[in-house]
Amino acid sequence: QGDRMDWWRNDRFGMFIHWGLYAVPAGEYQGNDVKGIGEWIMDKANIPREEYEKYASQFDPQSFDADEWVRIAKYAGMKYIVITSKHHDGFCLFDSQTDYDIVDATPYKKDLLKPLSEACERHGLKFCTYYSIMDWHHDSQLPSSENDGKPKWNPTRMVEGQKQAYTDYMKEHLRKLIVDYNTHVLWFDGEWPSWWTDADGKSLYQWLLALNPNLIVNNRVGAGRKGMGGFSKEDSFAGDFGTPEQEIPATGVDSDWESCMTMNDTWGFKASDENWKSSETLIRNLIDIASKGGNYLLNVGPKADGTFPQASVDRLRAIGDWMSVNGES
Ligand code: FUL
Repeated sequence: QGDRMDWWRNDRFGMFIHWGLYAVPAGEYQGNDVKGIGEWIMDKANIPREEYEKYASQFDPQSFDADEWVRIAKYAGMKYIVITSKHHDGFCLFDSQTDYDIVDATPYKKDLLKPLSEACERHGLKFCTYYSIMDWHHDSQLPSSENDGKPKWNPTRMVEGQKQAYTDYMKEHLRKLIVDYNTHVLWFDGEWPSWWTDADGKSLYQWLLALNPNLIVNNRVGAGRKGMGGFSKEDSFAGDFGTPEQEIPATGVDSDWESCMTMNDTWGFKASDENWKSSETLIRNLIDIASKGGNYLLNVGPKADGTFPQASVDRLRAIGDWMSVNGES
């Protein structure tokens, strides 16, 4: 009798992809380099919604080639891909029910996740999706404060009486990702605003599993961050696996876990971030994590044109070269 976690436990190594409108400014706003990780620029530079939305008209990834991305991941020995279907900025990389997505708001006008999901299937990788609960763009949510009259988005405040409508909005996205995009994992994030509770997470988890009993869901669907580094035993909902971020637990742990890490400092593309780890370090991380019984989710932040940064491609190729000598597949 198989367990629905079997493939995930066996696969060990996946590619995380952070891609969205933030790839357009690539870490720069009004001529200035913005401090912090690239996908947070809307918050870090206090960009108003109407202004941030304009990046959509410049997002035209003509060089995107789903098969090429999957081939690069596969050569590196990666067995699954987790891509941002919607990050904190609220923009959707798939054809959602609203206008703030790749199909309706950009000159590209085509879906990105459908071809990627199909390419994964063709090459034998599992297609999986990241989804942010917090949404800096949705009407239901307000900035936490102002900074010189400009919005500080994180964490959002929920407008009184809007939570149910927003939950329904999320569910429509999630149903699509499960039914139309064949997502194998829902990797939640952005669960920390105070309006999201552990009970909300638990009930969303049950709703998702009823739609697809084989779906795998990470710990961040709940509000307790149980299973983040430290693996505290606090009494909160832990989903199916823990998600230590930018760290490797010192010892193995009993529950399922996956360390997500960047190759430089940012998740979403940031042109000025050249702080790349060596491929030796990345390979050592993979060995360390696998030996402790965890999974390694290694990030790539594609550029706005639809290609991976060359430094990422080089490192993935080096990992693949090492794999072809030392790996099992
Ligand atoms: C964090 C996010 O805030 C970062 O932008 C990134 O997505 C990381 C994997 O998770 O919670």
